[in-house]
Amino acid sequence: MAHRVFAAAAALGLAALHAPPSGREQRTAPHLAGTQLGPAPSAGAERADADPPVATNDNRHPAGRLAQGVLTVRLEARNGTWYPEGTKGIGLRVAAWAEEGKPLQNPGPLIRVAAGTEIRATVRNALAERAMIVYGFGDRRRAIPDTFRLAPGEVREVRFMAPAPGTYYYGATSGAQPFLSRRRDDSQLNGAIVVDPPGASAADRVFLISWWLQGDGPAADEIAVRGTMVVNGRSWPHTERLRMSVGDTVHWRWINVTAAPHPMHLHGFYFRVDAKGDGVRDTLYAPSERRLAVTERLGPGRTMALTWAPERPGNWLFHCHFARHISHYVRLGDSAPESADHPHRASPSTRHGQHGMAGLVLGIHVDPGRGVRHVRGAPEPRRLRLLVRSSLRADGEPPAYAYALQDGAIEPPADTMPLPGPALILEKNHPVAITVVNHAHEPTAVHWHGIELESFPDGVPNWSGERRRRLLQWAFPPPLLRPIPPGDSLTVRFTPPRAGTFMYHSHFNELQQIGGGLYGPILVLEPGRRFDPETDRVLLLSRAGSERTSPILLNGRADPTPIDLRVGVTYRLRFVNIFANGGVLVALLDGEVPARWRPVAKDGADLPPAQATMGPAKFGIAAGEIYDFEFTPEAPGDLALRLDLRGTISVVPVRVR
Ligand SMILES: [Cu+2]
Repeated sequence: MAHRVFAAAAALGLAALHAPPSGREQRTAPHLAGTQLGPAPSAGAERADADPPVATNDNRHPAGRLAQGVLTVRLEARNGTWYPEGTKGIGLRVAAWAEEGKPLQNPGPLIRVAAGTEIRATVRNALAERAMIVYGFGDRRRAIPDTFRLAPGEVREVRFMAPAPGTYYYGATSGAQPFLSRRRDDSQLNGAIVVDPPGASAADRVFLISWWLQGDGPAADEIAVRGTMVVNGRSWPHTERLRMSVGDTVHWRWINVTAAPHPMHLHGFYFRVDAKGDGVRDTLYAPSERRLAVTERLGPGRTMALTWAPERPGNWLFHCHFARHISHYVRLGDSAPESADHPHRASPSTRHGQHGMAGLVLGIHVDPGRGVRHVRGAPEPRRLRLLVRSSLRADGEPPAYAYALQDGAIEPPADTMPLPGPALILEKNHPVAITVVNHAHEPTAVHWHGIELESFPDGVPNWSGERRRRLLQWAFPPPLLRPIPPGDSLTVRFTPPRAGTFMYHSHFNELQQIGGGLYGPILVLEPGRRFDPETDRVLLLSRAGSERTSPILLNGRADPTPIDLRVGVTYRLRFVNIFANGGVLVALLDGEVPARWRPVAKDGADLPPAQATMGPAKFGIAAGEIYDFEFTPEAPGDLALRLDLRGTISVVPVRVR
């Protein structure tokens, strides 16, 4: 029912939803209380169109005026109506930043200077009814000495020297919540501060992740999340479409001002992690410390800088790998979650499981560039047949799903529902043609996570493919990948160019299909190398369902069998995390202390030698991440593999004989 309120508001283009300022708080707060897990709130459905709109800020144009080594910028915070799903979508009444006399922006005006520049800012609280605590205007930013309180109407001038080169941010709160726990009307009071090395060009892009949440549960608990999550003020599919060409070099800065981490995943290509920061300090990695990744966890309040180069044309994505953060739970205008093509959704928990993404997703169009040719005339592809299955369960339970691999002409028995999906053992530089046969009750699509491939087989329905500009395009549009309907199949072809550990998983209705079992590991081996299941161990972490209470599964089991190892043998442990939501701390313990092992790869890419050094056997792994380690047990005894999911501990015995 609440959805209809949303829909009506959206249809009218009215700004409908907000947690209003204190003057009206008494009246609307009771409606908002307790909506933590409920449907979209119907509270506060009143016109807010008296407030000026908040413009989207793509962080390309620095604010203020630079003269003689001094940047002068005049900022104020005012109320406005923000449209995270485009101006035809729902408006949220929020406080936002503006340069004085200019339109409101989300994120706030970009402060961008060269190192050594003095910043003189005036900050005005024009919220009228509320005091603000302002952060970030000083060389220690979020630290206490650089925060100050502004009474309604108050103005303060601050002066500070730009800190070391890097990515930082400013912001404000107007309620009792700590900065990172803001969730409603003050949640968009954010802006980027970028300090360039002297003489450097500013040819990069700056992206800020923020959110607006309903409910009052702990904001870091992703299960409680409903609302909107945005990149530079917009939620998918209303986020900016990035355009680039094959061969371009792309520099990105990312800022996360939410209380949750976001493991950010790039399709099709690796990026290099150049810097990580916490808003106060930014650490620029030396060349030997940089790593390649396809997924990098951006923690609460953290920043990162990435570099990558698109090598193949087509449509690609950069998105959070928490299924919840790209689901309908972070769509405000979710007015029609049920549709004719999903007749089997039965339970409340799955009713809204439509495939359309929302939230933390950026779309990237790569145009063909200066003639990167792909090798043709490669060997005959190896053919695989991957069956997608589902079984509907008792009322109230989401369906179970599975991938089954067909070997030869005969399909595996219908009750073969392996969890996880079978390991696909591929050979580097050898083409593979995988026919995905959809025997499930609903459409699906498969993403080959970490594999460097063409856009079309990458697996994002209605997105993957190459929208080339060409003659008669209006009549013969180039194909985009479509979801595979039930009873249909699709053959995807790729040639893995790199040996390592990867995974495959659904990219359709992810919360339900990944939560239900549609995932499996991919091992790409060097040519001529044979897979040895004795020394090559996949440790795939997942969960049964995506809910908070579901246990950690190791290779599909909540009660994993002990791991048996032999003294003196070198094992390759391939950790894959395909939690639909969440992350886990992993430790291989010898008594109370971690054993020693050697990290060798991240996300399928070998680590540079300087990073592949012996160290304590413990690490954190977020959804969508993959880590390989080499481990050689030196003495017989009993070790333990400890998996810690936010305090819920599983211990798997490791027996060395
Ligand atoms: Cu996320």
